[in-house]
Amino acid sequence: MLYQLVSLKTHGMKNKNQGALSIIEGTQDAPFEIKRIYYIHGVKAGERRGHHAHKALWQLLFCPYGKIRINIENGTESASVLLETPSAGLLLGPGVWRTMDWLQDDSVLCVAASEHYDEDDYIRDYQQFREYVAQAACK
Ligand code: T46
Repeated sequence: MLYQLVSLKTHGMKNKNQGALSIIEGTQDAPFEIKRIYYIHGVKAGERRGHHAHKALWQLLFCPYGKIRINIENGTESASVLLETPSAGLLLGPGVWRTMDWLQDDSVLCVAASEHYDEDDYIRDYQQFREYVAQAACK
């Protein structure tokens, strides 16, 4: 699986000026127990972050404010997914190289993760990533 889109439960208020409330519950909307939440903020439009894959980590990405394009590939398939509504989640598993493009100033990227932070879980070199997924495909 390259990715999965998750529609987050959202409660709109009768008074539209009071906005809406979206929910992510571990083991339900995110198909794992959430051990960590982090968010990326203060990024200007035109910036790109990421350039890595994970060996074991599962993550649910969502954008509560702004517009961010997530570019992903797993060695055989690639896609770009636009996160521009707070009610959309993007589920990414292991073995997926990602970059994130900020399309609007100060867009916020929030991530619910299945594990605590572990730098050893990262593959940050693209050539190593290609070798890693090629080896995994042979198993
Ligand atoms: C991902 C994308 C969507 C920590 O110390 N703890 C943490 O939990 C995280 C996530 C990062 N860091 C440190 C590691 C680096 O020194 O924060 C610094 C910035 O991390 P990084 O350059 O990996 O940030 P991004 O935006 O490229 O990637 C992040 C996540 O690291 C990554 O898992 O999938 O967001």
